[in-house]
Amino acid sequence: MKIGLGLYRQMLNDRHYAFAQQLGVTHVVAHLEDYFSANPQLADDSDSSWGKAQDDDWTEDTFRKLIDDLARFDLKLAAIENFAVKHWHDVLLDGPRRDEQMAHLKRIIRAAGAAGVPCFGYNFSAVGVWGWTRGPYARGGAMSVGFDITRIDPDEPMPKGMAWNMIYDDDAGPGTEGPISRDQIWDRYARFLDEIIPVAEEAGVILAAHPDDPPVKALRLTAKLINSHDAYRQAFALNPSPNNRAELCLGCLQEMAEGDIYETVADFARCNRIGYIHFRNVRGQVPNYHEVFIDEGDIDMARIVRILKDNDYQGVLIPDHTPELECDAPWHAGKAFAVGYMKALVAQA
Ligand SMILES: [Mn+2]
Repeated sequence: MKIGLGLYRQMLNDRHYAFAQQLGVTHVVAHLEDYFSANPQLADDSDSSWGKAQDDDWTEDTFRKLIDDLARFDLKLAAIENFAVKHWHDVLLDGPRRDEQMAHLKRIIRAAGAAGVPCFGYNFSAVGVWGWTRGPYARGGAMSVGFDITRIDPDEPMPKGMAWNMIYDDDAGPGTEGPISRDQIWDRYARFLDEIIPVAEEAGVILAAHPDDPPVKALRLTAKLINSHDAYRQAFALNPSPNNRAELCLGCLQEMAEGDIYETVADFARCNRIGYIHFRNVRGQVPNYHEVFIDEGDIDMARIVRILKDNDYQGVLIPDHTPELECDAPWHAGKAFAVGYMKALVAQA
């Protein structure tokens, strides 16, 4: 079992690679989507050599550069996490550019394989991560996020030009996207897997599916896909290829209204269905939960690590969202706390 760190695009620079190396992690999961241009309040660092997203920067050359940059800090690339919304909004929404975008996704996966990227994480969700509220939900009033369905309008429609909680077309005009039924989203997902998994197999890349966050039935009139333990199993049943795996988010798994997280983690590890793991904790379940520090939630994290070890899980764990510690570098402090805790758990297992 190995421990890694997830880095956003704006953090793909020597300073953060040194930070990861100093924490003692061996792997990095890199985000190339430019979330912060759409959400500048989230950016705490803008000195990335990657800068703003370019149309053609998901190529074999750029993947190789990333791997080489990490190697200078004795770090390995564990995965790239998420496609950019511009790559696949019409795959999610079944829009007119769907086939063209699928062809581009396949080029990206082939380029990733050629460069030596072992795994690609994605979240097949039309609405994306939406509906949470920020608040002092973690220990000592640390700012975190939570979900309380009574505090939002779950049926607020998604504006036209939006998918995955990001605007992909500023000029989309008035109107809304959806609705999308459960059958429709599963049909779109099955088509996506049918087309992309053979390419991933050929390229030697594992595709790893993140569950829906929050894992409710539907939001913004669009049905959710992987919103239960059974739905996760169903996703693997759709395509039994060993390249079809989970970006296993322990937080989302625990938030799901039914299912035993320890059984599911044991099953997935035993069947080699785990691409990599988002290691985070949570208190409560849908329709009302809070994301909390790794050592104060409902999941017995030590038990999870023992289960993974017992089932010979050889992959990577990364901390996921962390509450913001009260200091000048809340992101870094939160990750450092989580990684230290994870290292101790793995050493003791
Ligand atoms: Mn996650």
